[in-house]
Amino acid sequence: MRYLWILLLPFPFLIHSCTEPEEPIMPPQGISFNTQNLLQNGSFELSVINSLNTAITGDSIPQMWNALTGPTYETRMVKDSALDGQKAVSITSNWVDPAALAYLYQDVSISQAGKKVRLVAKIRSEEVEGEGLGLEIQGFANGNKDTPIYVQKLEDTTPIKGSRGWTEFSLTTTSLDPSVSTIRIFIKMLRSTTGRAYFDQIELFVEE
Ligand SMILES: [Ca+2]
Repeated sequence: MRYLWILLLPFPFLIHSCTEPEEPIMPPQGISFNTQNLLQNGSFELSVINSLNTAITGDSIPQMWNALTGPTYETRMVKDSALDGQKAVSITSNWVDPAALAYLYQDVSISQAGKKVRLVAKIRSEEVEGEGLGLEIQGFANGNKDTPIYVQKLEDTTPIKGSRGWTEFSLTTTSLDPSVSTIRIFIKMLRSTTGRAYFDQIELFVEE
């Protein structure tokens, strides 16, 4: 009888994990990051007229960002749903399409060798189902921008799904190889996903 509490112990944890919403990943303990955001136009406030970019729907595109959008997904700038400032970016999908994928990405040169970097993004989701949303960090060495020598994806451990208000998500690398000279960061709607996502206030910090 005195061992009965051992049998009961797991149940409060099971109930907790089933009823509580998924918690965002907290900043790593014991690592100090510089507070300077290495990304440019991380809040999407700077935009230009959309004349040629077919990956982004609408009359404006965010400066400094590149985009790829599959045919059944829609990426656009929005002015009525920003968290920071006036503008944000949304990606929408109404169809389950295994071939579709949509993302924005930006390259950053880093001069600090062998450090960790941390990507932080604010994301709002509406009925996101399927593979969900993701963040990714790639590292390229010695000026090469074709084949990353480092890849880390948030969705490998924590895909973002469901409906929730603006929430901070982050992804932290291990110590990068000293040869890494370019970081490429991605904010993504993955394949076979439906729903709508908003992205704003994207930041990249390097370990001090
Ligand atoms: Ca903004």
